[in-house]
Amino acid sequence: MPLETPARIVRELARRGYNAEREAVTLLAGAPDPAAALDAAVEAAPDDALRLTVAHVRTTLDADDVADAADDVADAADDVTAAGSTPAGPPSSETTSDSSSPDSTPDTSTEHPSVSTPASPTQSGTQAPDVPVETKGSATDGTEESPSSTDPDPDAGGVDALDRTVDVAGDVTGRSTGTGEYGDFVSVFRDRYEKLSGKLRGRVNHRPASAIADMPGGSDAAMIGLVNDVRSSANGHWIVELEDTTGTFPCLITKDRDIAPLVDELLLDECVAVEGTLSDDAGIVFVDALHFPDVPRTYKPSTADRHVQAALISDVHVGSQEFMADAWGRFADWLHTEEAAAVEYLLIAGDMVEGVGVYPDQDEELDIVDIYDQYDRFSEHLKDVPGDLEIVMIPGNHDAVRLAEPQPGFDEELREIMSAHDPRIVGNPATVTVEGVSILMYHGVSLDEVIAELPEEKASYDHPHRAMYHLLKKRHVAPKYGGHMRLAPEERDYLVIEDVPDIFHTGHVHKLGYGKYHNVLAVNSGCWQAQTAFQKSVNIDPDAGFAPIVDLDTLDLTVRKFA
Ligand code: D5M
Ligand code: FE
Ligand code: ZN
Repeated sequence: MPLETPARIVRELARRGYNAEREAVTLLAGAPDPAAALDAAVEAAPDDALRLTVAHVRTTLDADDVADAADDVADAADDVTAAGSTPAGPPSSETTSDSSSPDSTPDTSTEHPSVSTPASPTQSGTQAPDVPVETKGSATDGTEESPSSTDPDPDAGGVDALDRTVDVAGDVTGRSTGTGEYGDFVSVFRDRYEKLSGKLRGRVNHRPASAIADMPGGSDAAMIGLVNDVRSSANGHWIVELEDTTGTFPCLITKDRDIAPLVDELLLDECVAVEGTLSDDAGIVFVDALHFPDVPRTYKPSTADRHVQAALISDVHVGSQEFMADAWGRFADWLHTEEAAAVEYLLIAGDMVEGVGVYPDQDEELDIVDIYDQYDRFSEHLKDVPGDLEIVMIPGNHDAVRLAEPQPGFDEELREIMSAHDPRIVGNPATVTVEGVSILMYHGVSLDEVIAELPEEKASYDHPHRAMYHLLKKRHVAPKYGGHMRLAPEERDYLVIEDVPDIFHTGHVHKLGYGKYHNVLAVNSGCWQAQTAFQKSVNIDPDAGFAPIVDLDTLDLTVRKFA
């Protein structure tokens, strides 16, 4: 097989059972005869080597060849840029500016999450016209930040894989205890209450529901509880019923209060605190203040101490007729270029494959009908990306794991199928700490719920990151149980956002959106699946073929388009 691109070289190495350092692949690609060089390098590698290194390649190329190869590296990289990332047609700047620029609706309410305003997308002036469109500029809390350089640090390219660190927390994989019995639901909600009330306790002088009922009418009263019911009274006020471990208590939010618009944001089962005055008959609390567990406004995210980047993607949907293999190929080829030298991590937030029987009539649009064959093909596509990329993946609702959240990571059989690239497979959700930067990865099924329940300006498919802001504010990735969201009863609530992440990464809604909420970078990656018949019927216009790339040392985001 001709080995004219790094992607082909990686594929060939993977076929022979090797991962490879990116530099090794680049060297091979630059050799006068890549196929012969690959053969020789494989020959030279020790039998037990899993990863082909630069050293293996170098020993097989004599000194002259090495010099030649080094000269050719730049050319090879240029070729790949042209061949690998040129969109089929001219890049659509319209799609890019539409989809990667959250609007700048000013945040008027103090409680409302501030809406991010990234610098307006600029097309990189340093690129040839036929390379992917790039929008730069970090999303910020209302202020523009000048685009920072994303030029790869020349020193970063040769970083040993040992410098990399990936830690995982909050993953249910291997720890699921749920038996599906009623008692488990009691424990999961009790744990939710414990964890989230802990975040509110210092802010209000709260009393249990049972004690409030015994307080004299007219007393100051505060309570922390899970939202049990929200209904409107005959004259248009809101009655929010809160529940704690001792019982429930009704709280009245009058329609003309400044906090009344916050009632729109409430989801059943989320945890909030109220402060107010008990009515004369001690039957209801008149609410003056409503608090969410929230992220402190002063939150200071951690950053990596070297220039290194992560690509945040999701919703690959291999096996669907709409899977965009060409766009994926361009993305994979781009990852082999010098321009992508700092991209050392690839995080995939669920829906690797299209799955089977996920939605009615889905089978009519399947390209691959067998679920294992879908993972086989996905694994083949994964081999296109550089062998030395560190890959972390969580499952989504199309994947072959239980649908109820938290979802455990893939089982042994699926891990085996996807083993060529040795990805780090964790559950949904999970917090992955990469080079000191914590990234909460969650597939995002609850985003459908948040978007359906909240008013358009607070959360919509066109601004999925705003829906994510509300999850951060509620400190829970899927507050409302029921509807779209299936909750697996467990002893503890893995869906609580216990620690503030530096980055929150979701997918699922197939729309690209990003912004910062109290300094936390929220990124909803798009997808690699063109519009399906269902999506057409309901007017979902997916953002397909985009790869958001985050600088882990600055948390700046660059969106690249490959479709
Ligand atoms: O879902 C992608 C998006 O499309 C997500 O917002 C749900 C929505 N979707 C897609 N297909 C359906 C059907 N058949 N019913 C309801 N909602 C749907 P994903 O699960 O990633 O394909
Ligand atoms: Fe999806
Ligand atoms: Zn999904």
